[in-house]
Amino acid sequence: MKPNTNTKTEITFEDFKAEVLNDYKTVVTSRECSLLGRREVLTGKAKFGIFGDGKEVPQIAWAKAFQNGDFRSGYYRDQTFMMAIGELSIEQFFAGLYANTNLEDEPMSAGRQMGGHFATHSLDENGEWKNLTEQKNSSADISPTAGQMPRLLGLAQASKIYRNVKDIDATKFSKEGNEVAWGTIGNASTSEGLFFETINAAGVLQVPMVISIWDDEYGISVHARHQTTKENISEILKGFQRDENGNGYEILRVNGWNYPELIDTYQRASQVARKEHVPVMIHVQELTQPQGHSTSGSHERYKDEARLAWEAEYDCNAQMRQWMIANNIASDEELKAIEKDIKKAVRDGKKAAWSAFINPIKAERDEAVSLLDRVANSSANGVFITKLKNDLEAIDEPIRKDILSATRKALRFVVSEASAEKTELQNWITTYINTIQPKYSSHLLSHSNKKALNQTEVLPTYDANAEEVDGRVVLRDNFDAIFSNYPEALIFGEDAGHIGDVNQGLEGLQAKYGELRVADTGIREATILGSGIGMAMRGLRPIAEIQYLDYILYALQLMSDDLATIHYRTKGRQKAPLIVRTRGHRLEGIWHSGSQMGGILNLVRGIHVLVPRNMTKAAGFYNTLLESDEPALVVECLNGYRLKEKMPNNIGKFKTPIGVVETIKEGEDITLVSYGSTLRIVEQAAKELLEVGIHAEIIDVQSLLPFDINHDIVKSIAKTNRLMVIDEDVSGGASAYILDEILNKQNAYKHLDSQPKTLAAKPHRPAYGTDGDYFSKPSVEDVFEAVYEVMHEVNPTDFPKLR
Ligand SMILES: Cc1ncc(C[n+]2csc(CCOP(=O)(O)OP(=O)(O)O)c2C)c(N)n1
Ligand SMILES: [Mg+2]
Repeated sequence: MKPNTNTKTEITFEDFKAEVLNDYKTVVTSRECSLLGRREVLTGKAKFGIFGDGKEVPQIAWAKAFQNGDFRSGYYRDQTFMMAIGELSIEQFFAGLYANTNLEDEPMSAGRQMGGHFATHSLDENGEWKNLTEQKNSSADISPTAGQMPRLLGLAQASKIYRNVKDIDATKFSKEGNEVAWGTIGNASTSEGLFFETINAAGVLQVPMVISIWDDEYGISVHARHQTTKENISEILKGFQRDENGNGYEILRVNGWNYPELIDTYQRASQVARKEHVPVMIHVQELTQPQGHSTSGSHERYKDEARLAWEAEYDCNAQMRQWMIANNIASDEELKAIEKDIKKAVRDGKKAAWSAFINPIKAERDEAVSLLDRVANSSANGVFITKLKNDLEAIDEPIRKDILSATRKALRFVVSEASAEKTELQNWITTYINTIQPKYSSHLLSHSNKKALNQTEVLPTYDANAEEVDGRVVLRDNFDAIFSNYPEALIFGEDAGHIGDVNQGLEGLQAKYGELRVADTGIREATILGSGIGMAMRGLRPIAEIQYLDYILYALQLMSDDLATIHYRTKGRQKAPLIVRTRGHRLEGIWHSGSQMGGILNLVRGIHVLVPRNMTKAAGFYNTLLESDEPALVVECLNGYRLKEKMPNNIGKFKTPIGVVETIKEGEDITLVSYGSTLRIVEQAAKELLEVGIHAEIIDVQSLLPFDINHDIVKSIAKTNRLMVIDEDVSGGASAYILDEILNKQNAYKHLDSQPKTLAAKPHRPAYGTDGDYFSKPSVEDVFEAVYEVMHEVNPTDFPKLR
């Protein structure tokens, strides 16, 4: 017999077989998790389930092309991918379903997000960057469909910056910009504006982004004919294909059940994006939903029998199985044995996850039961407390709400008694809440050494003969210092590049720092914001410029859903220290008045909201923020760029503290609280009030979120005993927020001798023109009269009624 000289090929085929078998194990494991996951919801162990069944095989092909340093920005169907890259175990899958609050058990979000929302850890337990080039990365998912798209753009753009901008320390973030950002989106969600905006922007920017569209013809119950023109997203996007007429996309189509073709397609996509920095779109067609959309309903309601039969036949796992048998990779019997083993492994993993979830809670419950027992024995109301105890003890699968509800109710039965057991119960409840509450509420803001509140003030200093310049010059020179001090800092927005922004705060800086660091963008606020999020998640320090505050509403959804929640929703394992720069306040006209602060404040908890009254203060905020690692919105005063300010001699170094108010005029009669451009109105009114003998104290809030962390405003009110909040927003907006902070958090009501007042704008949007402004927002006369009225009530003799 001739010796086999062709061992290489044989080994390669064996390797190939092993790899395919391994892939098959992953898809079957994923499917079993989906099937069992659905049952866990239907039997009440979990609240809601949305799974990746029917999308398994393409994700295997994707995972093979995904390299260390790459990033994912996707949606809830991607569990198979996460398993294939080794970032989701069976136990972790179920821990997510149960909302296990322990980050070690549930690394995606520590139970804060529904299952199906995936993330990896970019930060260590101290909030410091890990080396992202040595791991596979997934940015944390959000639920609003297509909300993952703008962030995806930024994740891809970061590679372009790292490849082309020198001097950035990229050690932890990039190897010559070779990382690809991979996105996924459902076919129906491509109907969203965010999808189209992102697709266009990535085509313009030519960034290494690969977007996979998982096409199962449905979006919950709604068929493609109601979603997509021609029912075919890649068909209608054909014009984006790159060709001899210009740059664009590589658009690829593949059927989601065709394992070998999927592998080829993803390898090709990876190459094109990674090497050439050309965006790629992969339309993955003919996918299915074996269990329907989610646990909320069954798809038999809206799919006919023919469709259901087709889905059964073209189920990607079933097709892969047939292909393996047809190609002699495994026999039916071998596969059955594998499937049986996997069923058991998934069942075991589920049980282990359930124990890890429920046992600590049961231990907490047992502790509460034994305490309630002791309290009952020592109380005249023992019989009622015993009932609470018995009910708690009888719950098979208790949750923490059951435990606290029983113990807190029990405390009411002993409120008039004095016993060691009562004290013990009081202390136990307090300690329990203090221990458990952070599981649900921690990490809204940074926990690292760089957190914004750790930054201390550095005052601007001046030469004796300091020059008076337009405010925008202070800003411009400060941005110059920033770009020179921080190679990783960059700014981009509409008109931010070539002309140096509409108010010349970036004048000449593009010529100095290049088109990538001081960049013009299209008119696309949502993706300007998303670009910033993605780049900040990869270690850059982006400043996203939204031209006017009025147009931030286009970006506000993402500020609220994505940026504000990143740190919270990963329990501190991802961050995006993005600075959003905009200008607003006190202009004229329905869409040029920049007043909607209340709406913003209520939507972006998790982002600092800073409202500097002049450009020196604004520059100081930027300097503080670049030393910190938290996201912020800075609203510059649109009518302040041409006002004169003294030029500091420590440009780039002075820092405006965050959360600290400033008293800009002292007085004894009333405390006037305001911010931004309205302060100039208030200052003028205060001067005129002085002429009639009313001494107003004026406080500039400066930082709306966080608000007056030192509680300085209440100190002023303790002196004046009167308060008025003046705001150009509608009533119930920022002024209501400010009043709540002062009255409820600072307990200022104790010091008040007059009704606390707010003076805000009319409920309609501000009308155009100077008179439009005068009759829409508080004027100097309005402030004068409102304050005078308060003083008239106090002292009608000295301040007789004005009108
Ligand atoms: C902005 C937004 N609107 C509506 C929903 C509710 N919703 C969740 S999934 C979904 C359908 C998505 O369909 P598709 O994009 O095709 O993804 P599939 O579930 O089919 O994989 C809808 C309407 C949502 N999460 N976000
Ligand atoms: Mg769909």
